[in-house]
Amino acid sequence: MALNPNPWPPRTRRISLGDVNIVIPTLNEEKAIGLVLEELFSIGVKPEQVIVVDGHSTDRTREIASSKGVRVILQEGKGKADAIKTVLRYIDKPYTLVMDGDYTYPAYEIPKLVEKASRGFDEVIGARVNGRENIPLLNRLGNWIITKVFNILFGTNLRDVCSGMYLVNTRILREAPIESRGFSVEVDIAAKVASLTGRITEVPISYRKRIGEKKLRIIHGLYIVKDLVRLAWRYNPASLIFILGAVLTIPGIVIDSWVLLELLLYGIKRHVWATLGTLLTLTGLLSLALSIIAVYLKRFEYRLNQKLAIIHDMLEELESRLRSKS
Ligand SMILES: Nc1nc2c(ncn2[C@@H]2O[C@H](COP(=O)(O)OP(=O)(O)OP(=O)(O)O)[C@@H](O)[C@H]2O)c(=O)[nH]1
Ligand SMILES: [Mg+2]
Repeated sequence: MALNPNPWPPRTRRISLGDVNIVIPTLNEEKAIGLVLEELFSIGVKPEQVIVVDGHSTDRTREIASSKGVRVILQEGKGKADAIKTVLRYIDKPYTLVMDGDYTYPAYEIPKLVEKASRGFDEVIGARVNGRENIPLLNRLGNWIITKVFNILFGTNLRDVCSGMYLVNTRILREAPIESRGFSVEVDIAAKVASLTGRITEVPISYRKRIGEKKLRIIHGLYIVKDLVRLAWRYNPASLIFILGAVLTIPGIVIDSWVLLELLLYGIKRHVWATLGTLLTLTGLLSLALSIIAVYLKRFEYRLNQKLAIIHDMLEELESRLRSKS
């Protein structure tokens, strides 16, 4: 059973680099931020498109970024997720590209993401395929586990949901609040897109060795897994109810079969076990039935969102026609 079916093909829409805000969260990245910005300018990004959202760095990060002519804002709250929440108010382009400020994600990969988004996707993740050796081994393992769990819970087929470079439709980004904290922001946004429209994909990109000191710790990986389950409950409960159903039904059937076999072969009656087995089986089957209803509701939500997106695009077109006439 497909837990996250999207019956609608993506709608194409021409997007150029000029339609994109580049958002760079930074925390003490003085060694890298200058290089990151210079590289962005070299591919044709204009300084006014770039927003550096800083987490109160104690080094020269903000000073260096300001000297390059980009917008620099101080984040509210703490952590990377709060930084993205803060920057939402400043975004003025229809698409938002988020990338780290540590020079790991090459700017020359951005056009690939923009081109893919033109084919109607609401999120395009830059999957770190080349240069994987530059991701620390423990992070690689953590990313792999998180991506697998994400794929099971949200019915996607992603390779690198934790990538720090992704392009998102700004409207969808604003649609539901980001509730996760810190480094869970990537899975939070991906969960939102996967469940609201299902139009999420990846393009392979290269990844370089980090300049400067890393901020991600092992404990953050555990927080991300916890957030994943919470997000699945919020956005795609069908998957969790389905897993619960399967987990309860299997031991239920095993216990019932054993009780029945003992009764038929030896005439032994095991009332307590029989009740327990029946309870587990019935609860499990009920959960499975509920998950099927939840899948249909999800499909209905997709259709509704698709229709809303069409109305939104029509209104935008009408507005721009009216503006050009007046
Ligand atoms: N605004 C803001 N940015 C942060 C914060 N923590 C980290 N960042 C930035 O977010 C980006 C990602 O952080 P990294 O330390 O590179 O973490 P990562 O990319 O997940 O992991 P590695 O690069 O492999 O260590 C970097 O540009 C950091 O400077 C924060 O609390 N606030
Ligand atoms: Mg990084």
